Amino acid sequence: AMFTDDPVRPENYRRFERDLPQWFGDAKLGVFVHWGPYSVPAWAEPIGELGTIEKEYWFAHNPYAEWYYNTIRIEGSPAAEHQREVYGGAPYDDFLDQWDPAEFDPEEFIALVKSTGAGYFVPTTKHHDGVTLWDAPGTDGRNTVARGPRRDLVGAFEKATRDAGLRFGVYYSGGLDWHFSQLPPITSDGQQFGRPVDAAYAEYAYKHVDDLIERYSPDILWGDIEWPDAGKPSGPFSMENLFEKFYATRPDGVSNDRWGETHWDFRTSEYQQGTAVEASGAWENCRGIGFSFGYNQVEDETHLLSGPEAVKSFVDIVSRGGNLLLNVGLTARGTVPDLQRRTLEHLAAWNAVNGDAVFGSTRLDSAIAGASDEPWLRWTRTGAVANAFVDAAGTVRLPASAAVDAASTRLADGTPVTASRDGDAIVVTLPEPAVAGPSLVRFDLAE
Ligand code: FUL
Repeated sequence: AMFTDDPVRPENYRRFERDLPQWFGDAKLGVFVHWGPYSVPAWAEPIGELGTIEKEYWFAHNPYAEWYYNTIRIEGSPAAEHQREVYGGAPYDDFLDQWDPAEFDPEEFIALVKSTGAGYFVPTTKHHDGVTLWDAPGTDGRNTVARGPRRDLVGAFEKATRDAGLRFGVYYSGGLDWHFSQLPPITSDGQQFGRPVDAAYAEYAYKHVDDLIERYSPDILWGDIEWPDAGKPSGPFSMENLFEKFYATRPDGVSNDRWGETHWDFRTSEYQQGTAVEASGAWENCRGIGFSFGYNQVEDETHLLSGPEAVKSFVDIVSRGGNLLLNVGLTARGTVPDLQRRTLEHLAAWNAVNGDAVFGSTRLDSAIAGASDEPWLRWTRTGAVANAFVDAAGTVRLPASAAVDAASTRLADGTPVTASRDGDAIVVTLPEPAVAGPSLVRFDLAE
């Protein structure tokens, strides 16, 4: 959940003791998509990254464009003003009908996803606005098959993802559904979120996730903001039952930690929030390329990660043992906005050169060599090789124990580089990198 603290598993929850499937830890990179009626107005205030903004200020100025339906209901918010001015205060659901993804080409899009080196892809199947991207049971026509796109978008994503040989995950907002229960807008974090807690909602959400498992057989269940209280901890509409079915369908499937205080295979952090989970175990950090998950047309390049910044963020996460789930906010037309495409293409180009030292790597024991920020230096390990990623030019000193063999210094493509040991460091002169971003230098590790 967004602002809740670390979930704790109560005693009465059923445990699914299992090892993390290898593929997830090896994948390192996933691509997320947030796409919905909110992609039509595509409007939010780009105030900054989650975890850096005062929570009191956050909701009325929410930088998450996918929260538009909530933000416009907060009286006096700039989004409410925008909605009045541009759309005459029209109802939110008009955006569902106006959503026309005429330029959406799932194969072309997933080819871009794959080019980044990502091993998995996760689209939103229902965000907090409650609109489902497939004809989910009980939605009474409020879905993308009956209205707007008139298409099973989850199915289109799933087919293209499988055809490309990538793993497929589903994001589902179990905790919040602003349509099913008409609750007041969320204005602060202190009110414990107005979440629907009734039995009818638990059954409704249960049937959705059950249907997602049955139809699309996902590799990842990516829940958000909890599971309906009436479906906890056990009983007919519990996550326990769904996990049972999920792992029977996908023995090597994985689940995130946002389904309530129950089972998870990996923990999550979001932008700069919840980073305490990164200390141990399997974890994934998610973020948009800018400050929003849903496409926000207000953002310009000052708000987005540049290609080299995205590379550094990715390498930093991998060096600390995590995965990055990097989000694309598609336009209502179904295209990737230019600035986001630029970042993804840069990440793809950098990974094409350096990815062997990232994908499938493990953390390097910091007793062998540790990270630093001056110069910016991160390490990974692949077998008996230590990989240093250095964002600097010219001659640099890389602190490294004697286990790191200076005589074996080479570039990504194996070209030897002259380097020498100087006490606790290796001194190396870096050539211009082929693709902007950190340079990769590799060393053999002594037994
Ligand atoms: C959060 C949501 O509230 C955001 O809108 C987004 O979906 C993010 C991945 O999770 O908790």
